[in-house]
Amino acid sequence: MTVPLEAPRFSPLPAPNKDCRRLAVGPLGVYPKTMAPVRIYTTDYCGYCSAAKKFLQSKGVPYEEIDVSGDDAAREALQARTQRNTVPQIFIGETHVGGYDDLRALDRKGGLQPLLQS
Ligand SMILES: N[C@@H](CCC(=O)N[C@@H](CS)C(=O)NCC(=O)O)C(=O)O
Repeated sequence: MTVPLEAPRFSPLPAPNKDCRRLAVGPLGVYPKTMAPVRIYTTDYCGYCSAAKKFLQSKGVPYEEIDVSGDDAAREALQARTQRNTVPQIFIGETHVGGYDDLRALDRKGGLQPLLQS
C-alpha cells in the first residue's frame, strides 16, 4: 500500500537528534534529477532493514538512511506518520512505500521504477 505524504518533499520527520546517525549511499547531490529521492528509516540489528538496503543497492538505487536507534522521539514520529511500528520504513519522494515486504511487492507489480521516476 502506498500513502502519499504531504509536502514538504523529503522531510517526513523532524531532523533526528545528534545521537541519530545519518548515513547515505553516495552524496545526495548525485541523485539523478529524474529519480525521486529514497529515504529509509532503520535501526541497528534489523534484518529487514539490511534486506531493504541490499535490495536497493542491487537495483543501483541511491538512498538516504536515517538510523533511529535510540532516538525515541524520532521513532514515535515515524510511527505517528506511517501508522507502522516496525522498521524499515521507506519513502520514495513524497510517497510512503512501507517496509521491506511492501518494497518488494511494489517492485513485483512493476510499481517501483515508475515511482522512482515520478
Ligand atoms: N514486514 C515488515 C517486517 C519488519 C520487521 O518486523 N522489523 C522488525 C525489525 S527487523 C521490527 O521493527 N520489530 C519491531 C521493533 O523492533 O520494535 C517488513 O517487511 O518491513
